Amino acid sequence: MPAVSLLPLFGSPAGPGALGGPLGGGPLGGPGGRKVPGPSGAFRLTEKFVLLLVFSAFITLCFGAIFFLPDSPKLLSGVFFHSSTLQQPPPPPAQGDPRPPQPPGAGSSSTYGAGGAAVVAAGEAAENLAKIREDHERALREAKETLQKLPEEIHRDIHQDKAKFLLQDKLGRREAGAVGLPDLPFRKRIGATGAEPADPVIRQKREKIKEMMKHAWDNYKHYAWGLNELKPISKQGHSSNLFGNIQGATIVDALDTLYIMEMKDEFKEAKEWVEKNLDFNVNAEVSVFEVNIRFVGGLLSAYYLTGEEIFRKKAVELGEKLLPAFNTPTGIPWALLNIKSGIGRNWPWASGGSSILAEFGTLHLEFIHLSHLSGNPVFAEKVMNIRKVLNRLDKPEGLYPNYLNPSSGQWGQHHVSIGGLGDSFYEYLLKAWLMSDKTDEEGMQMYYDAVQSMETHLIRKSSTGLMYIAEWKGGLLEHKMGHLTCFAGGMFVLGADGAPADKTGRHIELGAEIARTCHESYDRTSMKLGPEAFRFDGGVEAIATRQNEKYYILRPEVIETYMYMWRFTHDPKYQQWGWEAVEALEKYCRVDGGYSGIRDVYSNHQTHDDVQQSFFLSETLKYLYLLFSEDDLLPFEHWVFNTEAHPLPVLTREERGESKNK
Ligand code: DMJ
Repeated sequence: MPAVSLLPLFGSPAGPGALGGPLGGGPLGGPGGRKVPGPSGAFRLTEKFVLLLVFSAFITLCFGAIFFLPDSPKLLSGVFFHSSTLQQPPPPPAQGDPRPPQPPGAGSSSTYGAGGAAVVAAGEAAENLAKIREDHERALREAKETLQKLPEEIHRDIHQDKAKFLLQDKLGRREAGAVGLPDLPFRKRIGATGAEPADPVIRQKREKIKEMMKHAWDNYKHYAWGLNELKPISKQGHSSNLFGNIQGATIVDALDTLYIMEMKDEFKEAKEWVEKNLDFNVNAEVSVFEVNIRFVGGLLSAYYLTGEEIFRKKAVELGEKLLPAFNTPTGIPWALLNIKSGIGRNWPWASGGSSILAEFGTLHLEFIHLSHLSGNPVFAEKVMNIRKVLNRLDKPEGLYPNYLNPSSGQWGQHHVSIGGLGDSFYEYLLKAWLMSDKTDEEGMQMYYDAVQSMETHLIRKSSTGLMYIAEWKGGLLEHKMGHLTCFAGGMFVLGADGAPADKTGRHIELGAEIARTCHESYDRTSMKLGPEAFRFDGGVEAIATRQNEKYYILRPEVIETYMYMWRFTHDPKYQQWGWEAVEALEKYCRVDGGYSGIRDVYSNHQTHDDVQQSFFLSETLKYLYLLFSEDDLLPFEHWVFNTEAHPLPVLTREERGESKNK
């Protein structure tokens, strides 16, 4: 490489003549260049030329040395010590190449025979020289490209390379985001499909629920296909800023419901959409929690139900996109993340820049499965670290405040709720234990301790004996219960089995009491659908008193609790209550274009909010369907539902052992 060709690389934009010093003057200095005096005055042109040649040769030598040196041993060993070259291990596999590195002496070296070594050595030396030249040229090309980049680009590249390296380091053998996932033989799980209900009346009711799913799906498909949700009144797509511009929330959220309802054509078209259109390479600021429970959860369930690799691949790809959310001083993730830039932040309304308990505490189940399916422990490490941070903190009265600052690691406002902002954190403690085949004893202990504190500080009875779970604000109780809090009935009964022996009955009782109260909250409205929040003060019980708490947005929590209570008790009242909800949904929420939420459940005339939430398909209709199915469909010994009702299999000890050895 002639030295002169290096000048544009390192010279200033003014060109070679701008170098100054001995080369700066005269004709090379450009017009008007300053003359440089030599020992006996100015240099002559020929002297300048000789000097230039000497300087160029010197530069060449320097750069040659820099780029040649690392490869020199290869050259030497190729020429003089060919036998040791034959013992050199082949280069490590390229990034993304899942093949394990070969042992020294294996592979290409075995193609060289013992005879004719000198010929081989000469050929090798030539090969090595060619390789050195190639490396040298590549290094120069890269140096040139680097110099042409803006400082921000260089900074970003370094950052990306670092992140890639770190992840690759964890993966051991594959590049972050690469298509290759470790081989994982698919295990067909018990209960992915179930038998027809024996009772013809129940069968008919179940059919009706399937028809509701078809109505919701067909309209979404017709008016909003590929968009996140449907506006069933205006018959167009609805976009929520929870998903940024990731698309297809309803499709991904509905996959497993379509599957268990055996809606085969619909499942097929949903799967095709995922294959062709589900794209996470978008510039989108998303809610980490919502994307996790709906998209990651939906994809994981679809994989575990069907064994279709596309779902595993997409789930892991999305999980990797969410990882930068954990880049905070404590590892407590941000609520919002731009999945392109990796920049995170918290909701502006959250106390003192805090992250939200129900959000960062509701990643555990999915992230454990992501590690299992990818062979990459990083996902599990992230959620186990959340536990560690929480366990280091003092809890007021044994309760977990809803706000935690991800920078200081300190609680924000001391507000506690088993409904919005807190709810699924508690759910995931219990389910982490169940999903681990009851080996995650830390999760179990945290759950039962938390329920103990709820009993002491939050759970109360109204004057007529309705049990409710109040909210706690710095030591003061607000006697209000949210629709969201109604999920707790199901959680209590699900946890009854593992509770200390003398408490089993108490946990079932808690479940049954909460189910009864939540049913009352439905029954005391005109539409027999529950309000967003209801109160136990000012002379009312289980009734919303504020206008802005009277809406119903197709939420599942009350039906979810009926379903759990039914499975554990087989008391027919839970099916009966579930059926009341079906009738109310049909009467007030069903419209030509799908299903809509209601603005005031106490009114005699329904006003629609014009949104068919994706959780109506993933949760409300799925729980209703399960309430009228036999217990062999998604049995609880083998499946745990994430908070969006996506079933995830229990990971047995053996399975986890297998994945560790991979
Ligand atoms: C769902 O997205 C999940 O159940 C979440 O945990 C809470 N709220 C909605 C449904 O109401």
